[in-house]
Amino acid sequence: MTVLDAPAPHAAPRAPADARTALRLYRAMVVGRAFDRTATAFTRQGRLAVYPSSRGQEACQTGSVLALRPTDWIFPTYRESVALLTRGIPAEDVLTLFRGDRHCGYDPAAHRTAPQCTPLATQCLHAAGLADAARMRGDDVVALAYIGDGATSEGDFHEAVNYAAVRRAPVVFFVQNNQYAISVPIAKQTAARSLADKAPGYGATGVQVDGNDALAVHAAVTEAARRARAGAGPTLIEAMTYRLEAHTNADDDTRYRSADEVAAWSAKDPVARLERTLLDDGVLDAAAVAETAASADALTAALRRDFAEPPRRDPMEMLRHVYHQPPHHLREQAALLAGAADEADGADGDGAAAARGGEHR
Ligand SMILES: Cc1ncc(C[n+]2csc(CCOP(=O)(O)OP(=O)(O)O)c2C)c(N)n1
Repeated sequence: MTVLDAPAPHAAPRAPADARTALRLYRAMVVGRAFDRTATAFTRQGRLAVYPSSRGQEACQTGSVLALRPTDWIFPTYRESVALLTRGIPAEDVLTLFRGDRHCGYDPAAHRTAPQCTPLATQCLHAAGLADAARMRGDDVVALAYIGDGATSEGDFHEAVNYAAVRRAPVVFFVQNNQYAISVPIAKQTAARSLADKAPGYGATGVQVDGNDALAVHAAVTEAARRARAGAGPTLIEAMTYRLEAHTNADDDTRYRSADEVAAWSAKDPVARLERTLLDDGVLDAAAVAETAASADALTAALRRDFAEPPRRDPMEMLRHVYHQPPHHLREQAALLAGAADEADGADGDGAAAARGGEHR
């Protein structure tokens, strides 16, 4: 599949593209891009430890979320900030995980959004399990799991697709093929013609879509969700896209890919492309473009203001609520931590008491 760099007939399922959906997609992409830029700036200011940018993948993330119902579940990875934002999770909460604060930053049940997954592919099993449980209970719920191209080499991915296909579980496995797993290019990841080709081997439906075309992604996920609800089982969607930034702010992408390659993909920018399409179609005008840019600026200005220093946490928290009876090595770690805390604030005994186990419920 070729990713187009200009509006042209779509190879993938053609958009339903009612104007309202198209405008929602456009707005979510512009806001997502601005959010991403701000989060990247936070890493340079030392306000965020790490951030995996979504720049270039906005069509995949907004197109998929907006094709689902709010009652459907999503299972994101660390790269899905724009998807989370599109789901309605407050911008500040989306970044909680990346500044190393506790928990995932939002209530998964309230947003029907699992915590962002860092171990590769485990979220596929969670999605398959939830979807199958929903099917057995007769709940009208579809689960969508995001996964990267590299993570399709993990056993959990294959187990999840196989299980979901056997059980006819209502799951969409949404692969963002952004061409690299950190420095490993897709050609070293698989010898298959495409990742979508893996689906038929499991009895699942495989679809490849231009992942830089938000309307095509929206159409593909709408159709996959419809099939899932109708009892036709899982769909594996391979969205062809490109990560325009490095893997995270800790990665130097110039060591494994050329500036020419990045420039070629920049010319296929999904945000600019949807804007051009909608301007050409008369769905969007200059005033609406300016108004959307202003609301994106307002969101990032509020984020810069509200994203204060992380709250100070009691380091003991990381050892609490893990085991009813903490094993010896955790008790030893707790004692070390307590000793360090006592030394740091000159206290006598508080930390040591915690280490003896009273705090380890
Ligand atoms: C089980 C597991 N193995 C290794 C890693 C280390 N790791 C983190 S990200 C990454 C590459 C993932 O690439 P891909 O699945 O293509 O997703 P992308 O980051 O490109 O979105 C690796 C190997 C991990 N997080 N989990």
